[in-house]
Amino acid sequence: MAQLNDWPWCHWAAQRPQATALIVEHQPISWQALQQQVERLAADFQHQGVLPGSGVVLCGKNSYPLLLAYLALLQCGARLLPLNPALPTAMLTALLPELDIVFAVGPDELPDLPSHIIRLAPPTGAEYPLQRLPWCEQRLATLTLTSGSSGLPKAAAHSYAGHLASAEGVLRLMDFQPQDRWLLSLPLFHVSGQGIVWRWLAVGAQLVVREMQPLATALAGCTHASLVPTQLWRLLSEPLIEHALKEVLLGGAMIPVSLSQQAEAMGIRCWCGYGLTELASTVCAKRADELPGVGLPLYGREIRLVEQEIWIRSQSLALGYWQRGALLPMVDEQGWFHTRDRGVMEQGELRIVGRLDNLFFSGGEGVQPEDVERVLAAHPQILQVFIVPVDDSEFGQRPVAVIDSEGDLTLDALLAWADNRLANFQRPVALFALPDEMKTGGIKISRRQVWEWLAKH
Ligand code: 4YB
Repeated sequence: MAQLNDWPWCHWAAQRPQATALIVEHQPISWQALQQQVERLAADFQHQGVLPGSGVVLCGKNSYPLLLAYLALLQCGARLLPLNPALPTAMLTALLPELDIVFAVGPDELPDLPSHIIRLAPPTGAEYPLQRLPWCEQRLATLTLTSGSSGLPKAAAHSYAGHLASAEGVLRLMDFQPQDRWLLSLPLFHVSGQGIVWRWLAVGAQLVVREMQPLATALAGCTHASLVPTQLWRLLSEPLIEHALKEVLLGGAMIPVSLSQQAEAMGIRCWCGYGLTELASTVCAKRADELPGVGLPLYGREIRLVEQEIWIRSQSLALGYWQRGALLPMVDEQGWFHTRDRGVMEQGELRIVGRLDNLFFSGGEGVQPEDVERVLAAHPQILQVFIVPVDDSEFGQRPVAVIDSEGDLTLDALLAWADNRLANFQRPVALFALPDEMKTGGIKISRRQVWEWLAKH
């Protein structure tokens, strides 16, 4: 990994001006051209009033203009909040005033935002002089929203140093060289997408920004991708004829062994990762094998299990949660971040059991939904499954399954298939199909949303 003493795009433009930095659809863009475009846009934002420390929302789906705006706002020294355009207005109205947001920008139509937020205009073509801000690793760079299970999301504030520490840990494990191409396969408003960007910037490799549907087409010529398990399932369910894919980083949710093994059998090296927003993406990872865990902590990270709760200490940890002009601490006195994830060390590696907050009781027995989901996810027709508690006068709560599946699947058929793999109290008492409207938006379906939808039925 290079030692950076300048904005990464300026560093690579000085080192290798003509080398390809990006591929947009099929068009290569050099580091020199990228630097020029970023700086021109940064000067335009400055002209519209963006100052170092200004809170700016960047809203939109992945695209080259979105990426350019991400880099340009960083170069302005803005406190940048990449935002999922699908978030509900009510949430934005409650959240954005807490986060001291002054400006909003996005290549597409912006959602309804509180009226005091100033929309930055698209560049007019006029050129303005750039006020050069020195690169400083410790500067607060981004706010990334957590996908908390209850209440409003929190905004994890990362410095460049945090993003680069995250990149370094992954790059000491995976082989990612300057001539390699990593597809921007996850949204920039999520740490998994930003993780891709910072690994690209750290190595001076190539980033591929493309229309993502279908994924098999988007992957043309790409050597690397980060995927959540459902993306890889869908990819493998269709013929993937010629591909250049060498390595895939998986994460975000439980990774079935059968999934990574299927991909490995096609010659794709799979890395099973465990990451969190607060940690700027990956914390633990390993090359996929026959075990269901996520390996050991990457370089620069430490983990501890305290009553099965995973605690993490890391260079990549956010500086705090941003709220009303302050950074709220997220660690205990010894610097440990308590994740609320339940884990165990098994056969020399960390295995993620589930979220502590998801545990519920049915007839006095503890049901960890993820345990049941792991069993059911192995059913050949199931792409994704959620186990959600529903109130029950006799048992307190009972498990209900909500599934995304290929073809019809009845509860009886599923239970017969899972016969001796589930305890009685783990067996779902009803089965629902996951509604299509939940399959869009973020990278993960929120369990809470599934629960709310179910409560209405
Ligand atoms: C897991 C889990 C796992 C997370 N098993 N539960 O660059 C990467 O590391 C990457 C690559 C591909 C796809 C995703 C990623 C990520 O960054 C994922 C980071 C993430 O999901 N952050 S999050 O804040 O949205 O959610 C964190 C939670 O997700 C954790 O607290 C866990 O509960 C869960 N999770 N990896 C089981 N391998």
